[in-house]
Amino acid sequence: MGNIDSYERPPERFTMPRQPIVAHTLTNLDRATARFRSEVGKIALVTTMGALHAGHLALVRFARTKARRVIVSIFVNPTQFAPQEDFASYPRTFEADFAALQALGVDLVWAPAAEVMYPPGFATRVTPEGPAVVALEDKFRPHHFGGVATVVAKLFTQVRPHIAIFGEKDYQQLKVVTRMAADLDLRVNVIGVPTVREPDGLALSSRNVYLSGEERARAPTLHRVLKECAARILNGKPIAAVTADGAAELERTGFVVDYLAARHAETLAPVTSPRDGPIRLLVAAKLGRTRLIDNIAV
Ligand code: PAJ
Repeated sequence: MGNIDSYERPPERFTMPRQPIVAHTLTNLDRATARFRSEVGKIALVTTMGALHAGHLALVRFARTKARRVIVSIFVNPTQFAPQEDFASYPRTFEADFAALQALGVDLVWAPAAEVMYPPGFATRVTPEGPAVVALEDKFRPHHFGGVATVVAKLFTQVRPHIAIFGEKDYQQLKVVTRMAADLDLRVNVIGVPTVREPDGLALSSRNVYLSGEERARAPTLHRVLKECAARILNGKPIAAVTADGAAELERTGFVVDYLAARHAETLAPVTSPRDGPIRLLVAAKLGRTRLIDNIAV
């Protein structure tokens, strides 16, 4: 009998990970999370807009090491895009995303429709301040962090995770969400994970697919210039001169620079010298029609 049993049910290491539950409605989400909450151990949430790449998957892997249950949300959030931005053309690849999440043993995929997230009559918005109003992304995308904070506050409330994993790739977003979760008593521990990069240094992004072959070849300059700027600041060069030189080099490479700035790594306030505290260098620049962002610690 034992033989027949082991023949029919292969050893654990040969079995595929179980299918994640997919919830599209709050009722189904609640059903699954109620069960997870009744268990011992933490629930982690990784929020995404889909089009998953190795950067997103690094967050999921990290979540797996910190929590018993891992929930990934996939929602392309209309309220964080301005009218002229790429909401309509943003890549949507649910089948491939689902397969990747299944392979990593994710427990639940939360994929609400726009009408579930924003039903008719929806009229409330979270307006973050502090790190959301420091003249970086907020200067060029004025309504962006309002949209991000609103949807992330809703996702935290819907899922009620113990921890939430965000990428340092979107460094200002990480600071805004961390502040928002604390200020609104959402009882979520927000944890940042380092940026995953291509071998040539380009930060992985769902928007990299927009780059032409020729733009893709120039794109790694963004990270190289950040590293050069960090090294020069550490060598005692004046910060204003370093960031001005870095921006000029990017413009020579064909970028249109929105900002290249040295900021306090926690508050994102401007800094003039390493004595002002830990420094983060942040950059946003357009290459053709594609807007890229990146940042590194000094
Ligand atoms: P999205 O751009 O899909 O990113 C989802 C998460 O993946 C974010 O925490 C982001 O910082 C992280 N991420 C993206 N590229 C990364 C990389 N190369 N390395 C490490 N982490 C990376 O950010 C959003 O979606 C949205 O604003 C969202 C928070 C989901 C709210 O709508």
